[in-house]
This record gives sequence, C-alpha cells and structure tokens, in this order.
Amino acid sequence: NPVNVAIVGATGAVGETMLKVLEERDFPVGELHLLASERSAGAKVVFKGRHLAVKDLATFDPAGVDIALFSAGGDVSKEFAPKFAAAGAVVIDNSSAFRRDADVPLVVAEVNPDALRVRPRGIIANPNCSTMQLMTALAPIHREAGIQRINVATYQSVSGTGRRALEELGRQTAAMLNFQDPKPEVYPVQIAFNVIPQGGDFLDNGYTSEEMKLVWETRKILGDESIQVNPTVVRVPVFYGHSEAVHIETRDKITAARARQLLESAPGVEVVDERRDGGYPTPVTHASGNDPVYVGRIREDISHPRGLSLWVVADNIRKGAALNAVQLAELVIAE
Ligand code: 2RA
Repeated sequence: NPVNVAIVGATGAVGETMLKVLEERDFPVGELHLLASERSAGAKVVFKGRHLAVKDLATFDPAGVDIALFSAGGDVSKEFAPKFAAAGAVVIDNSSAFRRDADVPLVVAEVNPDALRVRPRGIIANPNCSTMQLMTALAPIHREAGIQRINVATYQSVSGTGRRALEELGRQTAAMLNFQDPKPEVYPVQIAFNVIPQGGDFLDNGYTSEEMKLVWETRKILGDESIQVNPTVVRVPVFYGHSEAVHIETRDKITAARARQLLESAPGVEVVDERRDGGYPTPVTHASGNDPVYVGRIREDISHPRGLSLWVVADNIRKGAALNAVQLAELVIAE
C-alpha cells in the first residue's frame, strides 16, 4: 500500500539525500510532503518525475502522514515530532533530541532492528553519523568477543556540519590558493588545510557534545552500559565521508583473521583490508556517495593482549543519516 511520507528539513543536505534514497530504493511513497522553514517554502523539488513545492512546516497539518522523516535540528524535532506522532505518524528523527530518552528506541538497521518495535511515543531516533558507522562495524565483534573498551578518534567531514560548512571549505581552499584571507565563519578557526579537534560544544568534563554522543549512543545501541568509550572528534578538510581510527579491548581474544572473517559477512559492511599501498578505504576512494560502512587496517593491538585496531569509513550523509532513516522506515512498513 502507498505510504504517505513527510520529510521535515527537505532542503538540507540530509533531507535531500533522504529523498534520493527513497527513490533509489523504490520506497512505496503515496503522498509526499516536503517541509521546511518558511524561508525555504516554495522551493521546487523533483521526485520520480513529480514536481513538488516545499511547504512551510509551521502551517502544515500532519493528519494522514504515515512516516515522517525529520532532519531539521533538535529544536524543530522537539516542537514538531510529538505533533506528527499524535496525528498518527511514525517519526524517524535524525536529530539528537530524543536519542537518550528511555522510551525512544535508538536504532541502526543492521545492528538492533527489533528495538524499533517498542516505540511508545511513536518516535524512533536515528543515531549520530559517527556512531552509526562505528556500531555497524563493531556490533559483530561485540557479539562474538564482548567489547569492554573503545578508544576512537574520528576524522569528520564538513558536510556533517551542513551546507554552509561545505561552502566554507570550498571558499577557504580557493582563498588560500590565491594567497587571500580564509576568514573563518562556520568554524572557530580555518578548516582548509587544517584539522580542528572540536565537534559540537565543550562540556564540563573536557569532552565535546559530539564526542559524548559516541559514549551514550554506543551503550544504548549495544545494550551494555558497562562499555567504556574514549572518543576524540576531529573535523577535517574533507567534503563527504567520516573516518574513524578505532582501538577496542575485548573480553575474549579475537584475532585479526577472525575479525576480518566476521566483518566480511556482516550486513552493511565492506572489508577493504590488504596490507599494501592503497589497500584500505578512504572517503574519496570508497565512501563518498556509497552505502556500505568500509573497514580496513584490521590488526591485533601490539600494546594489548586482547586489543584490536581497525579503520572505519562511511558516507556520513548516506549511511550516517539518510540511508539508515529510510531503512528504519522500510522496517516499520514491513511490520
Ligand atoms: C557532525 N555528526 O558531523 C554531526 C552532524 N550530525 O557534525
């Protein structure tokens, strides 16, 4: 049966990709409502040859919407997700607004799909992009060997910050090559030809909000509050694709060969792990524009008897946000 879909934040980088993924996967869309702020209302979008106009969220009546995909920031989700749920829609929210709520499931399609069946508020939370790819890669290892601790440094692309950040990287790169002032606006300091050890806002414990998402969301998705996570989030001058240097300690020893074997059959994962020049995944050569979570550099930790290191790369807008949201919608309508 046709499914009436609303996309809230339809003109953003994630919203646009949600639309693309719905079309690519031939999701059975009935009515399609593209919603955004009044500023964006009226913009024209094409979906399966249909020309649609973006509508103002503030004046939209959600009655009749079956699935609402939100990616318009936490404030918009907090205000409008409950209204769409009250009108009967299942809300799949890409913001961080509800991820830590005990009565809102936090779901990676290949990791804990059954969790979305219990949604007393009619809201399902989509994990943060960096958590999404990390869990897709680590869940199979956790199930076999029991992960006790994760040290992870992320190298996050500027698309994770949004459209203005994409423009800032391009503009600054050109400015630098023309010996002009890079004039940082979106980030506190220049991002072109630089790296910035900050994602989100600083918290009292010295970590940032983007880093703590990796701690809280990992424990909720894997269902194990004892897992120790030590994250460092770094913004890098890459347009699309987050990369992560991951070092785990497991309860039981797991060899690199066994980890590679597990990952080669893991859903949503593609292993690119050859110990030669270029034998590993990168945002440019593999992840950007593609669906898999790529894993390489798999090796036993020379500094720990039950340690394992690996390199995890994925497109933060696709699997990191839009694709997983659509996969959750597919699971909901298949119930
Ligand atoms: C970032 N994960 O990359 C955030 C976007 N949701 O900044």
